[in-house]
Amino acid sequence: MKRYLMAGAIAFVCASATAFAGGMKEAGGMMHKGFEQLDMDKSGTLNREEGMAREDVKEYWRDIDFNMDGVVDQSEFSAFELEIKEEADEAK
Ligand SMILES: [Ca+2]
Repeated sequence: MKRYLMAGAIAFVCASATAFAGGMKEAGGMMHKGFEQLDMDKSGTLNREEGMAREDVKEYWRDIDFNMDGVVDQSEFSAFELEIKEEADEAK
């Protein structure tokens, strides 16, 4: 049973990455800037300055930058998006 849950989580992350690639992301009725929009110089990572453009990213920067290399890559960003989505679902 757990295996199916894991597969679902992976599918969700992939779907999120696709949504970012599309440039638009809608979560809980709120429009957030996606990874592609925050990545102003198209480097494939967000530096701190780019992250500051979004309020929740700014607030949780230290948590989002999981490996603490000073930049947030797509997988770190997706993990953060998944976490805030789960928290929003739990709050319902
Ligand atoms: Ca990082």
